[in-house]
Amino acid sequence: MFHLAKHARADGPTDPTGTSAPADDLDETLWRAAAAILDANWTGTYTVPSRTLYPHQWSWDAAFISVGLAHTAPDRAWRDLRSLFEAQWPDGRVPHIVFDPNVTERDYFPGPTFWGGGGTTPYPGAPPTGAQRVPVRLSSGIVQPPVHALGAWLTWLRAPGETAVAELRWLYPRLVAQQEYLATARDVDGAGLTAIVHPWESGLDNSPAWDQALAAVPADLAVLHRYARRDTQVVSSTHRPTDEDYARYLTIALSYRDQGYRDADLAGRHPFLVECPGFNALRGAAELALARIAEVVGADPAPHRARAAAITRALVDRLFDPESGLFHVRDLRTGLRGPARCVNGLLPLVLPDLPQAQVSSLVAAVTSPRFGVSERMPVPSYDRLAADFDPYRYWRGPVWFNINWLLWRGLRTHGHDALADTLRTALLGLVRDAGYHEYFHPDSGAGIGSPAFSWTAALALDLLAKPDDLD
Ligand code: 9WN
Repeated sequence: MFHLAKHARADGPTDPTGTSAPADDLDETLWRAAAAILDANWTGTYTVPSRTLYPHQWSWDAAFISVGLAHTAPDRAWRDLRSLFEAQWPDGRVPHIVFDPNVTERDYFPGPTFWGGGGTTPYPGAPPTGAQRVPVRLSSGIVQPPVHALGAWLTWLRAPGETAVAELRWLYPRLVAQQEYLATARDVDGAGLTAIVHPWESGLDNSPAWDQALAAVPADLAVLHRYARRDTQVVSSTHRPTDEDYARYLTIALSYRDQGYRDADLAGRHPFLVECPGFNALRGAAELALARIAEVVGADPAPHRARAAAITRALVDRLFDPESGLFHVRDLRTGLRGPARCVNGLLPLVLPDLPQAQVSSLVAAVTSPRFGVSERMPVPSYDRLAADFDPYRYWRGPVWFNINWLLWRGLRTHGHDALADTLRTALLGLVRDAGYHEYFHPDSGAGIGSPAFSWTAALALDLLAKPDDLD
């Protein structure tokens, strides 16, 4: 067991000259570099994913970041989660971006004006934030995968104590409300799975998983021209979504926004409704984390376990394809499962009660030529054998650290420790050679995107610490 107490600091930046000392010299260097990135990206109340590309707070980033901060600065981990949940909407949704009022609209698009439709409220019906300022932060109106209960649980495990219990008490009802929103308002087909209303809700924004459903959305370039796309001004356009896809993203977001972010009758009116295996697997994992949190705060864990089991069953019934041996997305507008083999189709491995047949099938996929993990390379975001596998373009080939960290946990959960170790070696090798980048070339391992990306640094800290708990 790694000795967490040596690393945990009460608050403030990590002391680069401190005595925290991971196992060997090389790891020490990596550890300090990761902690320094989290320090540099800390705003005082939360951590930005990247100073240059993502200058606000992002939802699932905050959860992954908390797992790393739990090792170096647990008070900041709790502050980060609190900061995000302070922007939770009354219906329980946790917005995918919470905006920093001091960052200009020019620094990130789509910003608060886009999501607010030019209005000044963080959610429909909120009190105005004009002259009589109400201390609420503006946000987007869509969500991201609910990894926060897991982040909170792991933060407690890595740095337990009275403060941690108090934070869990504050978070628990909010995490429950988040799950409740996803389980009710977003269960569009009534089959027990959450539907996402935008590819960005998956966190795997530009994945080929969405291509089939997106093809039905008009690529109206006039929509694109009404706004100034910023991503392609700061990152090569060969890495980012095409203009056609970006126009579709805006069209879908505008449809949801212009109907007041309402979820009633989505089936009849919204252009994009998809069940994602990754999103739903993480929702199941969140219920299991909530069961553990419930035990700490004196609530009943049983309903959380029952919900997790129901999610696993629905995933297997609705999204597993015995022919490909993977989980696939389902387009609720057509009822069809998408054909693309994407890394979100491996994520149900995080569920401990996944039946053995599916576990074996996913483990076979992890080691197959399509996703082939080795000591040199983790799992790519898309099937290497697909004709449109693209080593540079966002979520269409490159390696992402957060997904691989989840797979590392999933492999250990199912007793595949040797394979999990191989994956860990590959992940640490990547950051040792290339630095804490946003994502990595799936052949050369070269770093791409932001060079100082928070979740890469945070989850590397967790891999370095190699905690032996998997609860
Ligand atoms: C849109 C912040 C986010 C991540 C997502 C990743 C990317 C945003 C973007 O960056 O998405 O939300 O502008 O491309 O795809 O997973 O949360 O790091």
